[in-house]
Amino acid sequence: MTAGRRERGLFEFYEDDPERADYLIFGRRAGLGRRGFLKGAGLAAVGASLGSAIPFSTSMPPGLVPVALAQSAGDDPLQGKEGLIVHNDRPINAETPVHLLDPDITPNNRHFVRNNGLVPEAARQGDAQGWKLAVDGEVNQPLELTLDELRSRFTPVNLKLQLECGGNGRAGFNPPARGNQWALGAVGNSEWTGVRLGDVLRAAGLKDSAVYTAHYGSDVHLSGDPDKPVISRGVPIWKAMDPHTIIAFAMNGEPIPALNGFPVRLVVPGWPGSASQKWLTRITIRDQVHDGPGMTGMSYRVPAYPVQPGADVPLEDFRIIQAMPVKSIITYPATGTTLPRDNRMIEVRGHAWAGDRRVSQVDVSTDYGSTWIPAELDPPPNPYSWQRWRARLNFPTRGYYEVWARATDDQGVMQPFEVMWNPRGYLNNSMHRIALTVPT
Ligand SMILES: Nc1nc2c(c(=O)[nH]1)N[C@H]1C(S)=C(S)[C@@H](COP(=O)(O)O)O[C@H]1N2
Ligand SMILES: [Mo]
Repeated sequence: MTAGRRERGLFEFYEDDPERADYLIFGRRAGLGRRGFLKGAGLAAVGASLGSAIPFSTSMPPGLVPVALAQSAGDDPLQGKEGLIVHNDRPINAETPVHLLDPDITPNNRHFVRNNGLVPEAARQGDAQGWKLAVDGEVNQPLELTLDELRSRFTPVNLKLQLECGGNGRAGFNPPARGNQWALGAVGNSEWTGVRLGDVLRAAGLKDSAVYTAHYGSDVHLSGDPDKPVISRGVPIWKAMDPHTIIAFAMNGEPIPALNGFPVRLVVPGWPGSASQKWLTRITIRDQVHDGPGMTGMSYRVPAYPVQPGADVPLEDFRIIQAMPVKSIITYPATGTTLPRDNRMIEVRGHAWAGDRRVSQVDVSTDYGSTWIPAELDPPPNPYSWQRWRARLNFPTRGYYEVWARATDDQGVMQPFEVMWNPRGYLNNSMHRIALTVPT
């Protein structure tokens, strides 16, 4: 969107001044009631950009961003992603509706996108030519690897790994927390191909002073300042050395989509997605906990003790989030489904995952948690993959039902009904509930 003074996103633009946004985008005079004025050339222009006429244009509320338009702003910012819910267009943030997460493997065009800055131009062009990875800092032998070297010098691995944004579920907090209002779909489970980060660090030779990693990528800060890292997070060396922490160059057997980090990214499964640096170009080993953008203040940090909703918590009482908590989603049927008249027995199913742990049990309830029915739970195909669960449920009489799901990890920790509030709205693993109607 180039309609503002500086380049801005459609969403930011509409939030600040919907009338002016309408005017600049649709070429209508500001201050003249919105869609009522959207006729003639203006309506034709919007219709043209949407690809069809808008029969109920007079009913469109002021400031409404037509979804189709939001999804086609600029030159297809969603780059082939399908069916995602767009939370922002600059930077691009989009989540997967939970029923589209039903397959065991999340396809590339359905994997959520969480960007803090702008996708690097080379990634947009699908150009990996000049790509290099530097490994430096507290190592004996700093490395600079081309993509070919990365592929040929280290043993390739193929792993199904779940990746969840630390703020997934933020929409459920009250008082609301600033940031993308993710519902449940800022999570995915794809099959990643790459090499173990631990193998690369061993090749560089970690010094005894090595404590933490620092990740850098080539995305561009929203300010346009080329020297400002967009986000730079890291993990303790023990997590970096875990054989499931990988430097990935393929996603579901294809090059990683531009929006998800082409050509190379980290996948640090089980930890907040922010640790999985996209468009990875440098890993610096530090002799202290990393303090790059995204490591300090309230970013990816939560109070060390339970706080009252809305409380002001002193910054020194925040702790860095490590593993994500146990969680499950119901991916079938979609919430709001009315069951067929002739069948009151249906399979309800979904996935469950538990940060660094395994899920040991999933239970479902159709009576608001009064009683629980154990679901069938598959083992993960490999550690850090989400696990499939399913349950056959019977709905005896007509009416409105809710299905609740709750997972328990191998340490006995169970999803709560309501999660503890925290200032930035992280770690919401409260039980997923769906609505079902049984007809007469
Ligand atoms: N370089 C870079 N890496 C990044 C980000 C980013 O903005 N820039 N966002 C992080 C966050 S907050 C998340 S949740 C994941 C999301 O990965 P995805 O967009 O592939 O789903 O990428 C992480 N890696
Ligand atoms: Mo995130």
